[in-house]
Parts: sequence; structure tokens; C-alpha cells
Amino acid sequence: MKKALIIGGAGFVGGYLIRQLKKDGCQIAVTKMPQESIPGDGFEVLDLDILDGPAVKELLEQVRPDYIFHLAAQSSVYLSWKNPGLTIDVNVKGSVNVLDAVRALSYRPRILLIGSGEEYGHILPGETPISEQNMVRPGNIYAATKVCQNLIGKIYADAYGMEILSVRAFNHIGPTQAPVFVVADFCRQAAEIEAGKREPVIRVGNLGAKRDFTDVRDVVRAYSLLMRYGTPGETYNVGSGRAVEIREILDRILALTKADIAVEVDPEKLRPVDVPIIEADTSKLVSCTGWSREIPLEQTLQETLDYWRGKVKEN
Ligand code: A2R
Repeated sequence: MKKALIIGGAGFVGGYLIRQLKKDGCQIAVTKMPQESIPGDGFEVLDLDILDGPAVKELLEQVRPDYIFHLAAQSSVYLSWKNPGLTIDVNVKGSVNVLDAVRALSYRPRILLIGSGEEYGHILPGETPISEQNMVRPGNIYAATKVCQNLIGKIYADAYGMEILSVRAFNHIGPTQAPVFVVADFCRQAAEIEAGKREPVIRVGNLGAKRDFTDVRDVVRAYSLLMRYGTPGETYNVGSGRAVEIREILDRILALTKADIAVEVDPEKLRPVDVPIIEADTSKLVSCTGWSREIPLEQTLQETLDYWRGKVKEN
């Protein structure tokens, strides 16, 4: 039985990855920040701040995993504009702490570094869908930190013969995602309006941007497949392969609600720089693992809205 360690497992993706790895028959250990909690059972939970280098080394010596899924990050583009220093500390220095700790082990576990489709940044006409060989031109602080993580991962893989794989995950969505991300934000607002807890106006940012949305359950299935079948030193896009305009996402969510809702642009939600279209070429992932998307966008939007309807009722 393979032992899997999820670093930063208390977040949105962590819970879904735990469920996937249980299905795959792994023994599972998960780290979280001391103030966080992870519901569920059947896995070991450990506290870890990846900014504490010696603590990362100690934990890896103790757990001695076969697989390491490195999810810990400051994961919001919005917050990266507000707090670039913290984003760089966690996403770059934190990742280096993880890689150094793995390097110090007496054996070679496999590590999956989770990057982002945001790394491609300013995509030129004709570069869409975008493949892993394309130039990266990050357009925000979060993306720049994930480019750094990717480059450093490749350097460690080549220099030290470490089994490091990287993914560039495009937008992943689903129930339990924090409302700092667009789909969760729209669904929460719609649910609050339906419940009469907010005036009937959805506040939005740039509706013209196009992004590649995939259900988080399909995303973690890809991570698990890549961990087993991917090639060390390589980077793999993980996405649906089809960009959808944010306006279409909003229209679909509005069509799922019973309420009569107006739309208003909130300047707070507009980014200093926004990339017009990000769409993945997933052929490398598909040819390596046979992965394909199983959960349609419509189902994810419905389930995310239903999740927020439940949350709003609770409060
Ligand atoms: O920021 P918090 O307190 O929610 O904790 C997040 C945690 N984290 C850390 N863990 C250890 N040491 C740190 N210094 C540290 N700073 C933050 O990583 C959170 O529990 C977790 C990341 O979860 P989310 O923010 O929910 O990200 P998500 O959606 O699960 O994405 C996972 C990965 C990230 O690398 C993203 O950049 C990528 O997928 O798209």
C-alpha cells in the first residue's frame, strides 16, 4: 500500500484529494495549519507551517511517504495583489522548504507540485489552447510565484535526480470552495438573494474574461493519475480544454435561480491586470494517463449553488 502525504490539505482541494486517495487505496497523512481543522476520518492529521524549514524536515522524516502532494499555498490571485510578500513567502520559500526536506531524505519519494494555468499569463492570439511548451508571461503576483515553483522544481529534479512532477491546474470549482473565487462568489450571492438576505443585485468583476473551468473531483483524479504515471521533471496541464466566458457562467447560475436578479459591476472585484483568455491544451495529460473530464459544468454549477443554499440556511 502506498503512503501519500498531502501538504496543505485543509483547503478546498485537500478534502477532495483525501477522498480520491482513499478510493485509490492509499494510506494517507495530511498536514494543516495549526488553526485549521480537517473533517473526516481514516487519515492521519499533522500540523505544519511550510515556512518553518526544520519542521518540514522533521515531519517528512517521521511520515516517510511514497507520494507527496504539495497543495499548501496562498492560492488567491486577488489576495496576491493585496499581500504580495506573504504570497511569495508561502508559494516560493515554502515550496523550497518542502523540496529541501525531500532532498534530505535517504530515499526518493514522488512529489507533485501544484502550479496554475495563470502561469501562462498574457496569452497571444494563436496560442490557445495553450500547451506546456508555451512561453509563460505571468500577469499577477500569484502566477509569478507559481512560475518560480515550477522552475525550481525542474532544477531540483535535474540537479538532484528527484522525482518531481509539476502540474498547471486551470480553474477548478465545486462545493466548499471559498467565495474569493468567482463561481463560489456568484453562487453565494445568488443563494443569499434567494433567501432574502441581500438586495437582488449580484456584484461582479470582469465578465469578459474567459477561463477553463473543471470540477475539482476531476482535477484530483488527474493528480492521482499523474502521481502514478507521470514522468519526473515534466509539467502537465490539468483543465477541461474549453474556456468559458465568465458572463456565461453568471448567466447559467442566474438561470438556476428562481429569484429576479440584477447585475452590477463592483470596481473592487476588477483586477489591476486581467488576462483575457486562458484555455488548456490537455493532450499531454490525456496521452500520459487516459484522463478525461467526467463531471459537466452544469452539474458543478448546480451542486455549488445547492451547497451555498445550504450554507445560507445554516447561518
Ligand atoms: O491560508 P490558509 O490558512 O487557509 O491555509 C492554506 C494552506 N497554507 C499553508 N499551509 C502550510 N504552511 C503555510 N505557510 C501555509 N499558508 C497557507 O494551504 C490552505 O489550507 C492550503 C491551500 O488551500 P486553498 O487555499 O484552499 O487552496 P486550494 O484551492 O486547495 O488549492 C490547492 C493548490 C494550491 O497550490 C493552489 O495554488 C493550486 O492548487 O491551484
